[in-house]
Amino acid sequence: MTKGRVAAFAAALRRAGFDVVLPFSTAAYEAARPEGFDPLPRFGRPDALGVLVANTRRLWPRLLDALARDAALAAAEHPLDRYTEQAVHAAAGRLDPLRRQVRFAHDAGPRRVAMVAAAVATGRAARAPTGLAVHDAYGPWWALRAVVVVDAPPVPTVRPEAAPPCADCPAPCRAPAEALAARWTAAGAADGRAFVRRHFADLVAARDACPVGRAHRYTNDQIRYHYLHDRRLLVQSAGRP
Ligand code: B12
Ligand code: SF4
Repeated sequence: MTKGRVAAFAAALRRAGFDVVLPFSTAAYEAARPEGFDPLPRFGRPDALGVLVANTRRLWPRLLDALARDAALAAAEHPLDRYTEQAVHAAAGRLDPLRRQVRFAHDAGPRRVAMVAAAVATGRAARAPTGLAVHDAYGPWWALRAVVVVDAPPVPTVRPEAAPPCADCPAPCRAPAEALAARWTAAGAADGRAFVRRHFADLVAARDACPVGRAHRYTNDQIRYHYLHDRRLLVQSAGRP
């Protein structure tokens, strides 16, 4: 049964620290898909089951633990991306014998997925003025790691009783987001990563402006790693020399 297999897949991911696993319809993604991104596969179906794999701050201790145990992982150029690939592929075995395709958020090639659009398609998140996906419980404090498309019909999207985030909000994030967007435009065809390093504090402040999910804010080390991608910090946090 598809439902049982997806539940086993989600349970395996949770054990690895990917604690937000949400179904969506590939047709709903299609409606939100921005230009420049290819459609998701559908296995010849009019609509297929997509599963968004994401994490909150709970991933961090699991990642550090894995790095402490696995020297090859700690030596990888992008340890978090490598850890994600290993965990998602291992968990996807629980979907057997269903056919599936896995897409990672860090894949910049032709198979790249607009992850914010996938998050919106789950019905549990809104696209915020900051451009980020804001979850109804975790706010902006979650990261979107992968999408798995399964050769099965989509399950109905579960909508919580609460109104979607951003709907009735006075948007304290808007002013800092607009100030950053103006800087981004002024910077022209800037190197995105250099922009993030330069405006690190202001980008974090725009995220901090959101009242939703504040209890789920990342730790300062986790924030620094996500914005600055300094693998030395990650390896030191894991207690490696
Ligand atoms: C490219 C990219 C960037 C580029 C954007 C460059 C550009 N030309 O627009 C740069 C390097 C600047 C960037 C920065 C950040 N990103 Co980014 N990024 C992506 C990536 C790989 C693709 C996004 C994309 O092009 N979408 C298509 C366009 C059409 O989408 P969009 O909704 O119109 O706008 C996006 C960007 O244009 C950008 N953007 C929109 N307005 C503004 C304004 C400013 C000031 C900046 C800097 C960026 C920005 O933010 C949107 C989301 O990235 C995704 C992963 C993925 N595969 O989706 C992660 C992703 C969207 N980013 C993410 C994050 C967290 C960030 C940062 C907060 C921290 C970080 N890790 O660097 C910063 C700040 C972003 C912000 N809005 O505050 C997360 C969002 C999680 C969430 N909860 O929504 C994602 C999903 C990665 C992940 N693994 O979780 N990012
Ligand atoms: S501050 Fe309000 S509008 Fe901005 S992301 Fe949070 S809920 Fe959405």
